Amino acid sequence: MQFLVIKKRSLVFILLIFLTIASASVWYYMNLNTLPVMNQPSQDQARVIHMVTGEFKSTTEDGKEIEAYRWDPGTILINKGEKVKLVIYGVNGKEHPFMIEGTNIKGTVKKGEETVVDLQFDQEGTYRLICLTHPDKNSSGPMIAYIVVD
Ligand SMILES: [Cu+2]
Repeated sequence: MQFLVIKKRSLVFILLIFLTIASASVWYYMNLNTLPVMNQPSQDQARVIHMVTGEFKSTTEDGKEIEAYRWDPGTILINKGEKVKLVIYGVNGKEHPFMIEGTNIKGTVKKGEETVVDLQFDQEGTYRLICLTHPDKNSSGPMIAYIVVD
């Protein structure tokens, strides 16, 4: 008959391994709950914000087609001095020439293409991104997004 002989030394060793695994698991589990809420890229790297051009379209009861173009999201928040790459993808509408009020930034978003706008504001405030084709209700807008710098 054979006996399983466990020496005292190996018992201590097994206990040590068990404790190591247990504490590593606890440490891992605790760190799962401390994940950052938002990506915080380093100072010199621009944060990327994606935006699309969208369209609301519908037909009224008397058969009239109505529509409105939008930037989506319609509001973005940026820290003062923060570098941001605003990437606007043209989904609805053939093209949207735009300007950002209070800056000399202008450009055009075309269907199926990405337009990249580098942003960095030194002054707090709300800057309007205005589509020049659809600036108000009468021109199938208002296609205006608000860039809030705080
Ligand atoms: Cu537009």
